[in-house]
Formats: sequence, C-alpha cells, structure tokens
Amino acid sequence: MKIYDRPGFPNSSRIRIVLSEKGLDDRVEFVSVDLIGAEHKQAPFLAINPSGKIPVLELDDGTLISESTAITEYLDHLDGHPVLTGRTPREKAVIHMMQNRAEAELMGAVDGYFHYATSGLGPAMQPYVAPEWAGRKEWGERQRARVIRGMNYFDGVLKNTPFVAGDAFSMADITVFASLDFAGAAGISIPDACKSLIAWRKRVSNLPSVKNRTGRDFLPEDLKRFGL
Ligand SMILES: N[C@@H](CCC(=O)N[C@@H](CS)C(=O)NCC(=O)O)C(=O)O
Repeated sequence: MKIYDRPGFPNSSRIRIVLSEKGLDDRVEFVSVDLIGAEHKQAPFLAINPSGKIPVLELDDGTLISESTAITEYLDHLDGHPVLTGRTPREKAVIHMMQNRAEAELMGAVDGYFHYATSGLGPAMQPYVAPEWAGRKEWGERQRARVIRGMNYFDGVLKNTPFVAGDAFSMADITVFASLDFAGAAGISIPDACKSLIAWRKRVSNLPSVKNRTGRDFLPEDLKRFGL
C-alpha cells in the first residue's frame, strides 16, 4: 500500500495515528506531496485525487481511496478486528456522529481560519484558495470564533465521558486531537477554562500510537518555508 501525504499536516497525522494503532506502519510506502509548492493542485496529483487533497491511500491493486474517514475505515477493518470505527450499530453511529462534528466544528473551522485569515500555505497556494474579496479576512476571523465554540463543545462532552465517542479511543478522538494540533500551529490555543479538553489532550498525546506515530513533525524544509 502507498500513502500520499506530508509529515506534520493534520490529516496526515490522522492516518499516521491509525497506522500506528493498527500496527501497519511497515506495510506502507509513504509518498511525500509538496503542499506548500501546490503539487497537490497540479494534473498528476489531481489524477490521484480530483479534490486536490491529501491523504490518499493507494492499494496494491491500484484502487485509490481519499478522505481520511474512508481510509480509516479501510485500515481499521483490514485485520477483521475494528477498534477505531465501532463494532456494534450503536458504536458505529455515535463514532460517525462525533467524527462529523469534529470535522465540521474543529478541523473545518481551523482550516477556514488558516487559509482565509492568515497567509495560509503561502504564495504558491494563493491562486487555489479563493479570490480576494472585501470580507475575506473577516470571514476567516469568524472561523476562529467557531473553533473556540467547537473547543467548548468538546470540553463539555469530555466532562462526561473519557473519550469523544464514549468509553473507548476512536476515530473521533483522532480527528479532535489532530484538529487541536492544527489550531495550535495556526495560533489558536485551547481556552484555559476547557479543563476537561486539556486533560483529555494530555492523556491522548501519551497513547503509544499517538506518541510513536511516524512523521509526526513537519519536514525541516517545510518549517523553513513557514518561516519557523
Ligand atoms: N476531507 C479531507 C480533507 C483533507 C485535507 O484538507 N487535507 C489537507 C492537508 S492536512 C490538504 O490537502 N490541504 C491542502 C488544500 O486544501 O489545498 C480528508 O478528510 O482527508
């Protein structure tokens, strides 16, 4: 199997945590896609994923699977013992519901803030983001408020359950965790009052699959291009 992604980027992290959780790191060849150089918006990559996004999983028979949830479902079911996407109808439904909330209220909102209120991935990507319009930055700033609302929402959830979708670590936790890393990198911190979310994040960051995942940091060349 091949994974097209880039170390350090949030949706790459989601899949790398899944690979580590499922013990599949050695079965995968990583193909690095230069997001800052807008490689993912050029014809060769668009033939792999018409949405122009990473990550993408390529199976040995050539099947291409994009969307982190779809990739997670595939990897989680490979050994016949899914642990991240639910086993019973109830578990599956709750995990997918919370996963979607994390995607919309955190990951999507941080993405909006990062690409519209800041210089985002830089000059090569600007033509692919959106044209300039008078309220562009204001719209981006509103996404920051959405992120904070999302953080407060998940803080409330985690006051009552050890993990985002109940008693077990799942795909929904991975999405919330990667979104919080993305928020931090974009300059949005978790409010101090969100004590349950902060404690959960610390606990999750110490799970072996999260701590020991391959490629958790940005490549040195990307850090340099971000000016870090
Ligand atoms: N819905 C997609 C989102 C993937 C996504 O937004 N990936 C980011 C990298 S973390 C990306 O490719 N961003 C570049 C862009 O949007 O141009 C998924 O779940 O995999």
